[in-house]
Amino acid sequence: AYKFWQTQPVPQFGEEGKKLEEGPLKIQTVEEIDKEPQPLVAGFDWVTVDLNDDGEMKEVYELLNGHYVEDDEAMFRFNYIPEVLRWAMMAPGWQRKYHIGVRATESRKLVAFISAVPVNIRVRNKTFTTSEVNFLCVHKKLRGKRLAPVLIKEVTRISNLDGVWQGLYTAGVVLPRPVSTCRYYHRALNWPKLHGCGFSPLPPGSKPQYQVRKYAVPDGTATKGLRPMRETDVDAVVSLLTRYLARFDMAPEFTAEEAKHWFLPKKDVKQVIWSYVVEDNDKNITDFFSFFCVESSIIKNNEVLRVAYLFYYATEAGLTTTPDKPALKARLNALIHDALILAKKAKLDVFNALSLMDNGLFLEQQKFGGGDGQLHYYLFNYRANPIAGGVNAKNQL
Ligand code: YNC
Ligand code: MG
Repeated sequence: AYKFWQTQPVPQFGEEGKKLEEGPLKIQTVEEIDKEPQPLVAGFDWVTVDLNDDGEMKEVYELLNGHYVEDDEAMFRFNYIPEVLRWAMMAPGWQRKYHIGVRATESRKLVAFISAVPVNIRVRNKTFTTSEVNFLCVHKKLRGKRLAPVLIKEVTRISNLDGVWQGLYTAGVVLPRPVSTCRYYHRALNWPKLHGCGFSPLPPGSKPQYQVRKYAVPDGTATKGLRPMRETDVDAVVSLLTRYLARFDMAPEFTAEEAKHWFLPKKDVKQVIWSYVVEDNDKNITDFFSFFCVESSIIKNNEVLRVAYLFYYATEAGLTTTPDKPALKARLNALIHDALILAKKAKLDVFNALSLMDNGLFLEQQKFGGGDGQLHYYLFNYRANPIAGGVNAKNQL
C-alpha cells in the first residue's frame, strides 16, 4: 500500500504516538533539484495553463467540472466557475508556472491538472512558506495509470526550484499521514431544494413543513454595527484575525494584500466571497466573519446547489485575557446566526462548516448536522504532532 507516498517526505503510518521535535523531514538545496520535468508517457506533454486566457480557463473549468471530486454516492460534483478558480489560484504570489497541465500530444486536449499558491503557515511556534496544492485532477479515462504521482512530483519540483520545501493540502482520502482530520457539518437554508435533490432526507416522523420551519431564519440580521467589509477595514481585520488565529495550533498568516484578495469581493459577474465586520461606536472593528460559495452540480438533473462554506472569522470576545467561553459562545452564535441570514439572502442553499476553530461552540445551536464527509489535512516534508481542528479554512476548496 502507498507505493508512491511511502517514498515521499511525509510521516508514515506506524510512527505516531511519541511526541516529536517538529520540523522539516528532508533538507535539500536548489542545486540538487532537477531543472527539467520528468518525461511523461508517449502521447502526452507538459504545459502551463494561462488562466488569464478565457479559452484556457474554460478548459480547466471543463476538466474539473467533468472529472473533479464527487461525493461517495456520485450525487454531486463541485462546479468551479472561473470566478472561483481565479480567486483560488491567482492569490497574491501566484505564478503561471504553478498552473500545471498535461495535454494529449495529438488532440491538444487538457487531460490532467495540478496547481499551487504560496501560503505562509504557522504550526505552533514555527512559521514557514508552503505550496498549497489544490485542483489535482486526472481525466476519468486516464485513472489508475500512476499519473497523479507524476503531477505531484512536478509541483514539488517547481516549488523546490523557488526555494519552497513544504507543502500543504487536504483530501477526502486517507494518505500517510494526516496532521488533522475534520468532519463536515451542513446547515440547510433551502430545505425543499436540498430534499428534492436527495441531500436532506425527511427524518422519520417529520413532515416537510416542519423541516422548513426548523430551518427558517429571520429576514434581517440582529448584531448592532454589522456591515459588509470594505477595503478601508483590511488592516483592522488583519490585526483582529491574526490575534484570534494565534489561539490555534495551525493557521495561515495573512498579509494585508492577502486579506484583501481573500476577503473582499471582486467586480465579478458572480460573487464568490462575502465578508462582514462589526464596527462599534468608537469605530473599532470588533468582529469579522466571511463565507464563500462554490456551486455543486446535481449529477442526476444537471441543476446546481449553491453551497456556502464558512471561511475565517474572529471576535474580540475570544481575546479576553482569561478565556471567557460563555461570552465567546454567545458572540459566535450571534455572528453565525447573522451569517446564515446573509447567506440565505444571497440565495445560497446550504451552509457548510468544518469541525475546526471554535466551530464546536455554535454548530449544534445553529442547527448544523454532521455529514458523512471528512477532510484530512496534510503537510508535505514537515513533521508535526497531531493537531485538533487544523485551521486552514480555505482548504475546503
Ligand atoms: C489525492 N487526493 O494514494 P499510493 S485533493 C494525493 N492526493 O498513491 P494514480 C492521491 N495523492 O497510494 P488516479 C490522491 N488521490 O500508491 C490519490 N492519490 O502511494 C495517490 N480524482 O495515482 C494514491 N482530486 O494516478 C496513489 O491515481 C496514487 O488516476 C495513484 O489519480 C488520482 O487536489 C486523482 O479527488 C486524485 O482526479 C488525480 O482520482 C484522480 O486515480 C482524480 O494511479 C477526482 O495517487 C478529483 C480528486 C484530488 C483533490 C487535491 C490536493 C492534492 C494534493 C497532492 C499532494 C501534494 C503534495 C505537496 C506537493 C508540494 C510539495 C512542496 C514543496
Ligand atoms: Mg493515472
